[in-house]
Amino acid sequence: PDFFNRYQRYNAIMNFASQLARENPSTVSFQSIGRSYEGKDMGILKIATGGSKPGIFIDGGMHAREWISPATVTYIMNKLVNDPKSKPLTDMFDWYIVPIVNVDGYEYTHTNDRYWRKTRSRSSNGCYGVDPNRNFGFHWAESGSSNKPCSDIYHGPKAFSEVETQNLGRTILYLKDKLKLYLTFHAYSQMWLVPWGFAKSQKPQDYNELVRLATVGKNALERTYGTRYSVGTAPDLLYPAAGGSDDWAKGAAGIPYSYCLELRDKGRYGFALPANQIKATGEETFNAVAAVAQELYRTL
Ligand code: 0X9
Ligand code: ZN
Repeated sequence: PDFFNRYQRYNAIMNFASQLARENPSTVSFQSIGRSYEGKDMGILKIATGGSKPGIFIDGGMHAREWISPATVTYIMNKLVNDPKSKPLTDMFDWYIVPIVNVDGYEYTHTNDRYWRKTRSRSSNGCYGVDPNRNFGFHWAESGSSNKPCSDIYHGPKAFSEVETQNLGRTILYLKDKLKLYLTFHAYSQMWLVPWGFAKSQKPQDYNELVRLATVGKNALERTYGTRYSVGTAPDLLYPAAGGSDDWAKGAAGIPYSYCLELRDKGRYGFALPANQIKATGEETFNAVAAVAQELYRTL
């Protein structure tokens, strides 16, 4: 009940998801997609009510310090499983949800350094961590990433050098033929980011359609509590950055709709968003995801 009144640790989130599965054994399962660098299981919740359906893949916690991301993803999985109003959504799609990708980094922000961003793998020069959102194998190591192991945007020694991005990438490739939508949750800035993120003035051929569906989500989100979002590419709204999971999901895995959401806020609290905003952020973001899923189903 007060689970969403505070930011939860890795173990609590995994236990929450595994309880959702235990309470709904015929439709919900919770499994590991592999272990992290430090050996923690990376959990995936699957909601599938039967029959062959198109799929939606959601992940959170790619960047360790962006705590509102795992909290929001966990909020969405709870709504999908426990709110009877979600039935149309689980009738239309199978849902695959990884609440924390960077499990080692996430725990490290609770125990050692609140503003840690990267994974926790050790580099040869003694620095720790690769930016997982610079480590995916599509235009890897191009703009907006660093070859310096101590940098916060270090792209790693090669694409998919990190076991966490390997585990996520392998899982998405295994599901790719059924996946229609990929959503990755970050913070902060209140932006609905559309591919491509890797370079300025490069747009996918279906860019207008990507923006159209994103705008359906943005409108549903804004309608909830008036939180303002902008829609556009990362290079246009923030900065170019290659090696992101969103670009890879579309460009390499071929998932037609791929978005990166930068959740609340716009910098007043930044990564230290107060926990009393988890529920409102979860609710508005769930409404956005629900509206996008519904509209996507209509156009399939
Ligand atoms: O820089 C990032 O990885 C994301 N912003 S964050 O503040 N959460 O670190 C934006 C990623 C947008 N997508 C791509 N550049 N592919
Ligand atoms: Zn991020």
